[in-house]
Amino acid sequence: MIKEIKGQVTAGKGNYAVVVSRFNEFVTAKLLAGAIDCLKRHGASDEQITVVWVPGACEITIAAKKLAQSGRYIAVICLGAVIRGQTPHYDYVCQQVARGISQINYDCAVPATFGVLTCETLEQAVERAGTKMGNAGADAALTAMETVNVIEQI
Ligand code: INI
Repeated sequence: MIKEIKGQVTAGKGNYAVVVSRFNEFVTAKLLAGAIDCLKRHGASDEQITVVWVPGACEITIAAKKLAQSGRYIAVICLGAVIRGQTPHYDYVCQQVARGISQINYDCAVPATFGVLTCETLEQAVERAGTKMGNAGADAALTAMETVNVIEQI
């Protein structure tokens, strides 16, 4: 018989850390609200949620890694908004944050989910922060809960 493992999307009993960057806070505050709302709708209490603000997307990794290594959290939800400007700076910021977060998933025993928007325009970012394309913060929270649940069963 085939054994199949599927994750439930419930918060469970552990603690969740949310790292959110202040750069483009107009957008990231909406991602944070979406993530918190999603965790709470799936059973998390305020006491299970810790929010850590960092200056920009490049600083998400260092905070997320420390949280992941602390042993106090079952998942780290990473939120940010990188929006293209006039220079290649955007590409370096995107690369750094994507690589950093994926490294945490390789190195640490807890999942770090990628709720970092990488957009060409502010309009695209707003669309993904609680308007017509959903809320990437809520998606990252859902993914965190499901991944925690899958890992617990393996
Ligand atoms: N940080 C962001 O979170 N989003 C951006 O769009 C962004 N841009 O485009 O510059 C950005 N830059 C700051 C960066 O994350 C660092 O905070 C900074 O380079 C200092 O390390």
